[in-house]
Amino acid sequence: MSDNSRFSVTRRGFLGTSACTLAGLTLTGCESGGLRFFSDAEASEPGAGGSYEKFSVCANCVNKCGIKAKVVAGRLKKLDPNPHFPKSRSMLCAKGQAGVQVLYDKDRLKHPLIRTGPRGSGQFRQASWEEALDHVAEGLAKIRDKYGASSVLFSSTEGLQEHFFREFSAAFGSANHVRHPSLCLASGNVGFFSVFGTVPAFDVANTQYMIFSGANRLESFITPDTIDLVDVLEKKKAKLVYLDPRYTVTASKADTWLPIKPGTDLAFYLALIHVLITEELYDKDFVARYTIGFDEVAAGIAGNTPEWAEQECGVPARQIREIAREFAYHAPRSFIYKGRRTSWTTNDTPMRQAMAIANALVGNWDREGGLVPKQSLRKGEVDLDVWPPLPDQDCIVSMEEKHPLANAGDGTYLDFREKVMLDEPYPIRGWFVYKQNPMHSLPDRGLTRRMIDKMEFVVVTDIMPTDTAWLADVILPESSYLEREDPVVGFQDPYPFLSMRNKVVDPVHDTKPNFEIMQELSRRLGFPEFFDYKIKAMQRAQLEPFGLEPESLEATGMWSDRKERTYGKSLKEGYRFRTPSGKIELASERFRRRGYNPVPVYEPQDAIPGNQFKLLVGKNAYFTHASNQNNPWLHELMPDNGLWLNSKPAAQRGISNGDIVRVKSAVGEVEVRAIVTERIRPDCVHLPHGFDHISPLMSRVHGAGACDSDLLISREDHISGNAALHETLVTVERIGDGKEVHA
Ligand SMILES: Nc1nc2c(c(=O)[nH]1)N[C@H]1C(S)=C(S)[C@@H](COP(=O)(O)OP(=O)(O)OC[C@H]3O[C@@H](n4cnc5c(=O)[nH]c(N)nc54)[C@H](O)[C@@H]3O)O[C@H]1N2
Ligand SMILES: Nc1nc2c(c(=O)[nH]1)N[C@H]1C(S)=C(S)[C@@H](COP(=O)(O)OP(=O)(O)OC[C@H]3O[C@@H](n4cnc5c(=O)[nH]c(N)nc54)[C@H](O)[C@@H]3O)O[C@H]1N2
Ligand code: SF4
Ligand SMILES: [Mo]
Repeated sequence: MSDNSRFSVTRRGFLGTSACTLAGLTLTGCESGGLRFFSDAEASEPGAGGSYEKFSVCANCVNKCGIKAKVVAGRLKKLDPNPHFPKSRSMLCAKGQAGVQVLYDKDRLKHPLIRTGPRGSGQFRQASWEEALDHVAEGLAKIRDKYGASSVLFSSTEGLQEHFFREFSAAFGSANHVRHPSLCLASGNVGFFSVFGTVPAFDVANTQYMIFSGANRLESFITPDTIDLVDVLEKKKAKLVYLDPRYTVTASKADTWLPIKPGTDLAFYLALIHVLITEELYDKDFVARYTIGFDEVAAGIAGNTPEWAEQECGVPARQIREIAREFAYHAPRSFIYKGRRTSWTTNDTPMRQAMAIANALVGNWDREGGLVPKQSLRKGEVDLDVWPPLPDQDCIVSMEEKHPLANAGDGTYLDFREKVMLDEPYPIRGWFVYKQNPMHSLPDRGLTRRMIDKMEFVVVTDIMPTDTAWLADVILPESSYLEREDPVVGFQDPYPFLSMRNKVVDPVHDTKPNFEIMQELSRRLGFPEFFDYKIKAMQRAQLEPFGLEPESLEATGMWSDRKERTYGKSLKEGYRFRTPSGKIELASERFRRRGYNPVPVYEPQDAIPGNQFKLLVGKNAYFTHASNQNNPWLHELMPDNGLWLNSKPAAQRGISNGDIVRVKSAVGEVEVRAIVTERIRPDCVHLPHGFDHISPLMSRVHGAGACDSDLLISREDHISGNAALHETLVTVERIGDGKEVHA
């Protein structure tokens, strides 16, 4: 993690800073080899009605897997995996394959829309780009003139055109830009960073023993981890211990599934560390040579015996001991996996820190089958001699005061929303949203709705008429990933390589890439110099250090100067870790300096009252967040969601499978079909994310199922400010069977 505040950029760095590089399961066969044209006569440029195959990069989730698009007579027929792509190889998940419908779905945004009736009335009129862009520029300028540039809030989620948006908000002069990490991975990053000074990858392909906490890799895909996990488990090359109150698909493939009490994983990891230390199973040489803080950790965990942990987390002490011993036995080919979405509890950062400490203790750092520091290829940059102005105000959330160890450039979403609602320290009256759907991705949808109501002007750039777009003043339709060219992208896992997102077909409708939208708006708002170049020129500048041209990547859709992961660079004499001490910090100096406990301390969890349940959220293999439930192909796989409820409490309440239940939390209530199952603890319920869209323009999922964000309360992790999405208690009561209720 880096402190990459937008306001500390260097001259060359400003327009080159790419948003954080981030790091399915349908395996499809795919011919190897380079591009194969159907016939020379048919081959032509995209959109000219030609037939050809073209490599590109998927954008249906964060992973950016390699794709090969098959176009026949100008129309995209099929998406296949790009087998040369180190990150995703011959895998393209269901969402990736359904990308064809991103182009041809009748529901997609086809042209700019301007709202004509009251917010939420759904009255929009079609506008030309000229008119829509004039309208957006005028709306933003009006807020800037009336309240100041910082009274426009900018928010966005990662993507290969996101950094243009970040640069736009900086050039506009707003101090307020918030991104998705504080809904997703912020606590995991801060926890691991505190120990290693970096956030590592995990060498799944070469490991023998893995412990995963609620990292549902066989449904929530992260490549290459998901692919490697399937491989090592199928070939019985490695064992997986999986902790999750739910029996997920990953649980079903694990050697051991532990239905842990929600929110208590830290007790499990502290006890595991206790066993490693008291039974002297840790790597003494490694600890002596590379780490500091061992004695403090040993003192800290003195009371955290497996017997103590059993009382807290429900995992038998005997099993905790066995797991700790096996974990140490297989080291360095073993690891505790960080997880990806770590927005769970208010004490999530210490939990991830404990995972990192346990890893360090067994000496699996930078070793085959263990944790590996990520490496990257340093791309070139477009060299523009421009600087963003200093913002006219301080950011509404003082990250330095609230969350000094979180990434200041990302902000913390729930704090931003709270400040907007309070008009503190000054009013926010405009909101520009890029590639994000806060009406679903923030907890407490009612509150997000009220936040939108405070705005005089809202602009949304998306590819679908989402619930957030539905409430906007202007909707700008971006050309999808298959219809535009993006900057060169560098990957880190499993080893550094470069790729490009190529235009597969010409835009099907009247849409524009975000880069052009930013160019047009910056011209209208008086700062055209920030976008005074072409994407092609940017790609050339990025590839220049490697002696490559954009065309050099055509044959395989990727380029690298290596072929496999390498290990051990950070273990060489004289290497300094990016921690205050330069060593791996089992006790964190960064935490100590900021007044936090330098070693993780458990916070006991309140018992779940007998008449209530802990609401757990999470993803589904078919969908990315709330973004593609409406995709016609994916919609067929799962048209709505239901509430997972254990059969015991269901019987106590007279609830049968398929009955409609009312679920209530402190902030909202929903009615939804019950899925009565043994696959969840009796004290928890689970509602898959991303359903019940309020926008009627999402014709297939408008009103389908229920929205978890209607129920979630707003809490955040103390240290990182990450949203704590598993802190909500709900009651569940039967309303009637499906027929009674829908009669
Ligand atoms: N209740 C609940 N909340 C959650 C989560 C959960 O599991 N449950 N998960 C959390 C996590 S891990 C994350 S990362 C966040 C994600 O939060 P968001 O980023 O808000 O999630 P998405 O719903 O994927 O929204 C992405 C939007 O981008 C649009 N889009 C796709 N491609 C393009 C494009 O090329 N251009 C433009 N302009 N738009 C495009 C999609 O249509 C979609 O509306 O949500 C978090 N919030
Ligand atoms: N198909 C698909 N793949 C995706 C995404 C997607 O939307 N769809 N999104 C991508 C993104 S941005 C992210 S962040 C990742 C998210 O991937 P994951 O990190 O795997 O997160 P979730 O899918 O949200 O699942 C969280 C799991 O944690 C469990 N859980 C809840 N509370 C606890 C607890 O206290 N202890 C333990 N041990 N487990 C608990 C839940 O039951 C759930 O199964 O997936 C990525 N990949
Ligand atoms: S995991 Fe699936 S949706 Fe995500 S980038 Fe890869 S193929 Fe696309
Ligand atoms: Mo995420």
